[in-house]
Amino acid sequence: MKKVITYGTYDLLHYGHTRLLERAKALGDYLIVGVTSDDFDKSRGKINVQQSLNERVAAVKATGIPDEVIIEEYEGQKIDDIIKYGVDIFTVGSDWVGYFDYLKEYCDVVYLDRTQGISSTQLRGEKRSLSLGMVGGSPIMTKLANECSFVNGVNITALCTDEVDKVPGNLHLELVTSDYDVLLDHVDAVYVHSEPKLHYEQVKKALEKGKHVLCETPIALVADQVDELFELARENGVVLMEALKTAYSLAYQRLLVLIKSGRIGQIVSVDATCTSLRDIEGDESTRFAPKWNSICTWGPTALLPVFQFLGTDYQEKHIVSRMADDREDYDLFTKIDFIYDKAVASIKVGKGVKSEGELIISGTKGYLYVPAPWWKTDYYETRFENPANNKRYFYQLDGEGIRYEVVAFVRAVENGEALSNIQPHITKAIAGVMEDFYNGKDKKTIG
Ligand code: C2G
Repeated sequence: MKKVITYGTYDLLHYGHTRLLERAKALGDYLIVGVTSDDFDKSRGKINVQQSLNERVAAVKATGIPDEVIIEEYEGQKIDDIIKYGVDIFTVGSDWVGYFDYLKEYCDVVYLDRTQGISSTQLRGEKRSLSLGMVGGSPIMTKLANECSFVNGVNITALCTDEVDKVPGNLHLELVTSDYDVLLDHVDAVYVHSEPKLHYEQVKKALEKGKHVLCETPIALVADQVDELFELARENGVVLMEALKTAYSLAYQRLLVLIKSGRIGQIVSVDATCTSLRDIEGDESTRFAPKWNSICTWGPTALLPVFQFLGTDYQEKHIVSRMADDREDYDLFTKIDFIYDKAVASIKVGKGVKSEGELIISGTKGYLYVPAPWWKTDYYETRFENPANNKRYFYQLDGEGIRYEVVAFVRAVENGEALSNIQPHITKAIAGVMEDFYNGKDKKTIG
């Protein structure tokens, strides 16, 4: 039996793909198709694939042409597959001529003529790009603009800031304004990164005008306002998403499912620390504008693993804040302890105090340790009584998660459904902690 193998992304499966699969099949008796898990288009430097891996696999299977469909997950896998499956012929379209000649050492390599006049890129290009306006004046804007350049289907076109004269020229914007209404009229969606106490009103206004919103966490400082905003988004048929980049980092997503799978047993304690110093130019923390105190800058990030692992139904909490000497409402450092039915949690956040920014999740079988800075990590470990069972996990981290957050937002807008990694009840619980902090509930201040 002659075995043939071919690989591809198969995004928005079209006639060019099926013609190639048919001809590949005709080269032998048994066709294996490798669908690549990568959603990065190397030639265009963009995260570019519109469909998820599952959708692409399903579409390839639905053609009825392949005898077997596999997933291509790593570089060099083609060689492994050819040996493993005893492949006789590797084939791919003529756009790859010469590129796979190195496989001739293992099997025959055949380049088939590419079908003219159709491509995934062309199909994707038929969709209109989302015009995104940024709100707020902090240096995150340059970072966001840079990250958006990796994402297909979104263009940053406008900025609303009080400091119009400080906007870097290299942003290439169509509009820079200090008038929020003018900005809203110009764009399809906004990324809100103003000072936290303005978020609620700005988000509300954007949603009322039918604009999609990606808002830097916390999206409100009062829990009920979160419900109101999500409801408003639903009524107006637009997307509201909380921007919290850690939730989109690959390592964090993987540790979330690892822990939910019971690898370290039942969770008994979550300890998360996030700190940075105050007013440092070039601080890699994205939120160092002076109006962002410790609880707003770092609280949501530190609360994320607490609420995602233990839920939002805690019995008690205690907030202790060391206030700044020079500014009211500015906590230099805040520690919050939570008591749950069968677990406890503790977060420490500081902007103006430095500590070890680690995340430790303790369970009945072992613990998970994420070294500093855990909120943008590419690495973590599970540790057990017997060190021989310890395991290290490494992941790719591109753009601290921001890029993938923007991808999730653009896809949510395109698909008309929320695809956020942060569920609305978690967003609400985060806002609830902010509310209690500002109302002094369950709270002591020192200093
Ligand atoms: N193809 C074709 N005619 C087109 C478009 C694509 O014959 N008009 C072929 C490609 O040459 C490829 C297959 O269909 O053999 C899948 O195309 P893509 O989904 O664009 O995949 P590609 O990124 O080319 O993947 O490492 C090799 C890659 O996995 C090939």
